[in-house]
Formats: sequence, structure tokens, C-alpha cells
Amino acid sequence: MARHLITSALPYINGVKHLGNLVGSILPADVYARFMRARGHDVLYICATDEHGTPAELAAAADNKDVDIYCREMHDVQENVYRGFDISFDWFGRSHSQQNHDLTQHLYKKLDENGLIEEVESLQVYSIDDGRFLPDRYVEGTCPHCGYERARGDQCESCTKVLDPTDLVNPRSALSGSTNIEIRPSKHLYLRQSKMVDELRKWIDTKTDWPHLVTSIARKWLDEGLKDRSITRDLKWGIPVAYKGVPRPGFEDKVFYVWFDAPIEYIGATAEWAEATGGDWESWWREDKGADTVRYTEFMGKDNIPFHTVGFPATLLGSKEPWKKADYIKGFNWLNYYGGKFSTSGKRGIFMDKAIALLPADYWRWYLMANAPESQDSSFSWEHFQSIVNKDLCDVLGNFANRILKFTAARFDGKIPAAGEYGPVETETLAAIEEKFRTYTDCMEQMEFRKAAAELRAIWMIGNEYLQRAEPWAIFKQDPEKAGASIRFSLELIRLFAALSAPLIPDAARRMAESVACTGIPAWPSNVKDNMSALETGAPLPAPEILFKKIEDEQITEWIDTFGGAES
Ligand code: B3M
Ligand code: ZN
Repeated sequence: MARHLITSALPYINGVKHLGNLVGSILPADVYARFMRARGHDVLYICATDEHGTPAELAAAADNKDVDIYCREMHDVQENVYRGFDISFDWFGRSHSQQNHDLTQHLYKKLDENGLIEEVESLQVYSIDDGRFLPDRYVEGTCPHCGYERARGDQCESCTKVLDPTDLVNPRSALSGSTNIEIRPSKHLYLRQSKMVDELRKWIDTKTDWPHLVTSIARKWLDEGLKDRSITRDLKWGIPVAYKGVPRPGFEDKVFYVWFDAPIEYIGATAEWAEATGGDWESWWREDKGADTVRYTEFMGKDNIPFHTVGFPATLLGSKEPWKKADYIKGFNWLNYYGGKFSTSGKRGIFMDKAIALLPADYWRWYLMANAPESQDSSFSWEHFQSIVNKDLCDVLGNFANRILKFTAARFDGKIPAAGEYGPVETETLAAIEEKFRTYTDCMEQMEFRKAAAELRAIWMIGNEYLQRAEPWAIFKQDPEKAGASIRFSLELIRLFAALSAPLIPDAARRMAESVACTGIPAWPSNVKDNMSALETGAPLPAPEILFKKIEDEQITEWIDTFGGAES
């Protein structure tokens, strides 16, 4: 048993996320957390809303709300949506928490003491019509690198390059749309990342097992020469540039940049968790207090990789304190919507609250993980979604469970029949499952989620093949006892499948377990064979229920109508 700290990129507070966001960090982190817990590890899965910066202010303004109230409300809205998707956070915190204030100001202080902070007078975009500076997303314009016309001042969504507001071509205010803009000087704190390139490169070089997607992005940044980056902003909303309640002179009206404090909230949220549960957050984060034995895995979409391979490690390394850093980073490409982008601002694609109103979480969880954008982008279409759900969940898994449960109800009075001796069919079936179970476990351990889903599906299919070969319904008349034994074998398989499927489809797994008179999700097996005699002969089963309902063509037509399809 090992201790596993798992974090997924913190969703911005400014609205419910779409399925592309979900599959790019939180969902795979949850699948991994569930898998590792099932394997008996001590898991702490931490996430939070990312509440500072211009997106929060802009969204609150659009909603006519005080930003403080807006964030509190949206945090709860988001948390509920994630719970609806059965995301098993151990803590879902808020980057505006007191804990994050304290930690962010502490790390700033350390960096300053270590000579890694510099005051720099820099040129900022100022909107004359709005009467204020326009940091980050308050400015929009054309990306100087790829020509995307709706690039924001902090990063281009299209080519993922990190930008400075003054880089944008044809800048305009995101508040008023005004192009009446000038460049004015303002004093800011810069983190002297340029002094840390060697240390960062040494750290990255130890990560030989990281996915190419992740290390290549990190190396590109280091090779291009790390620029010192500004870690403060001319904003009101955020964490004050202060230490122990005393503002830094000249910085009374400024706050830390959201990308400075957001990753620190991984630690902050753990401290929130500790306060709420009596846990010990330092044992997860301080290598001098036990965290040296923790394995820390971060999940994120590819646009977030630079901040986690360079920005956040620079903060932690620069503090010269023994903070836990990522042992592994799992990065994801994009999930597209009919080949185009899911877009929050363009309201294109499917948002989590809408998705969960249409179908239970497991339908989405399965589809998204089986098609996770791991080695390349993947694409959602309603037609594809329908075919995957109907094939995998209904025809393969659902049908398997259903046939057995119905037959048990009809022929065995709804009671679990006695087991019998294994014949060659049973022996071969178990050997085949055992082999797939090994590869499935390996894939999950390696976080190769698409492959893992394919292996799990193959396990379900072996169940169906067993039924075809054993044909309990055909032999029932001549040999009810033998038919019973084969049904018993199949019921044990349902229980086994419940255990194995739980990380991906936890609610269906629970219902499968209940359908064979087990409460809760069965323990993860150490091998298949020894887990085939767990049920109690004669135990009554509940009336069979359909595990998954097929998605009909009419539903697809309707949803394409509502959400847009290929032509939109
Ligand atoms: N909120 C960006 C995003 O939602 C950002 C992640 C922060 S992780 C510390 O893509
Ligand atoms: Zn661009």
C-alpha cells in the first residue's frame, strides 16, 4: 500500500465546464483515483475551483454579481455537477480560501528572500474608455503567432502560446469592446525564472517515464529560454501582495496573478481538507514531513502543461523548501466536437449540466474514457456516442447481465443456483479473463485509459462468449443442475465485472453488485479464479432491472437539433 496524491487541473470558476474539459483532467483523475483506492492504496484526490483573475471578474460582471458572491455560488454549482458525474474528490476546495492566501503569500515571501523576485516597471494595456488597466483576459485581439482573432491577453486558445496583453495585434477591451487603448507603465513583481532554467531542466530530465506530450512541451519552453514572468496584476480581486497582513509598499492596489496562486491551491485545498477532516496536509506536501514517500500525479489538458512543468515547479524549487513536486504528469489533447472545438465562449458543444440532464453519468464516463484524447485529439459526435454506448454498454455488458438475471428469475425462482464442477468451457473462460485482467490492470496503472477501456470491454465480451458456449437455456430441460451451475458461474462473473468496471462506471458497477445480492462494490480481485465463489447459494436476487437503455435514433436527432451537429 502506497500513498497517492492525485490532482486534476482546477476548473475556472466562470461557468460549468464542457465535456472536453471533463475528459481532459477531472474524469481521468477520478478513474485513476478510484482504481488506486480499489487496489488498496491510500489515495487523496484533490481539486478546487480556480477563482481569481480576470475570468472570474468578467463572469461576475456579466452576471451582475459581486465577484465574491459569484465565486461562492459558482463553486457550489460546479461541485454539484461533478458530484452528478460521480467524481470522487476527497476535497473540492476554493482557490480563494484563507489557506491559499496564507500559502501563496508564504511562497512569495520565500521567493523574495531567495532573491528570485524583482520589481519591474512594465508596459501594460490601459483602456481609456474603461478607465483601468486591462490585464490578461480583459484584452482580446489577434494572436501574433497564429493569427487567431479571438486570442486573449494571457494565452491563445488556438495555438496554446502564452501571451502578454501587449503582444496582441488589434487589441480591444473585453469589457467594453473599446479599441481606444494605450500602453502605460505600471510596476509589477517578476519571478526570475530565467535564473532557474538549469534547475528546472535537471528536474525535468529526471522524468524519463513522462509522456512525450508533457516533456516535449516543457523542453520547448526551457529551450526557447525562460522569460521572467510577472506574478502580479492591477486587479482588485485576488490574493493581496502582502505578507502577514502587511502589503508590499507600492503594491497596495495589486494582487497576485491567478496563475501564481492557482497551482498553490493544490496545497491550499489539501490544507482545507485537513482542517475539515482532521487530516495532516503537510504529510502529503512536505518532504520533510512524510511526503517523500507520496507518489504525486497531476492530470491536465495540454494547454496547462507549461504552467505545471515550469511555472509551478519554479515556485516550489525557488522557495528552497522541501515541497512535494509532481512525480508524474498525465497530459491530454483536445476532445473536439464534430472536428471543431468545444468552446465555452462560443457555447459550442455539450456542457456538463446539460449532459447529465440527458443521461446518467456512466454513459458519458464510458464514452469519454473509451475515446479519451490521449495520444492525439479525438472527436465527439452524437452518432459516435450512440454507437459506442449501444454497442459496449447495452449489447455487450448490459445484455450479458440481463440475460442471466432474467433467466435466474424465470427458471431458478430468482435464487442463486448452486455451483458445479468446472468443465473446459469454464476453465478456458477464466484463463481468458485472467489474461485480460492482467493487461487491464497494467493499462490502468500506466494510465493508458483508452487501452484500459478496450481491455475491460474485451473482458465483458468473454462473458458473452461464455454464454454462447455454455448455453444454459438450451441445456436447462435435460440438465437443470448443469444449467444452474453455469448460471451460477455467470452470476459470479457479474460480480467480478462489477469490481473491475467500477473505476469507469461506478454507478452501474454498484447496481450490478446489487443485482447479484451484494452490497457495495466488491473488492478488487487479486486474481480471477479465487474470486469466483463469492456468492451465497440460495440467496434471493432483486427483480432484474435493465442496466443500460439503448439510445434511440429519435433521441439523437433531437439532441443534434438542440446542440448542433456536423453542419453547425
Ligand atoms: N484554471 C485553466 C483551465 O481551466 C486553469 C487551470 C489551473 S490548474 C492550477 O484550463
Ligand atoms: Zn495563436
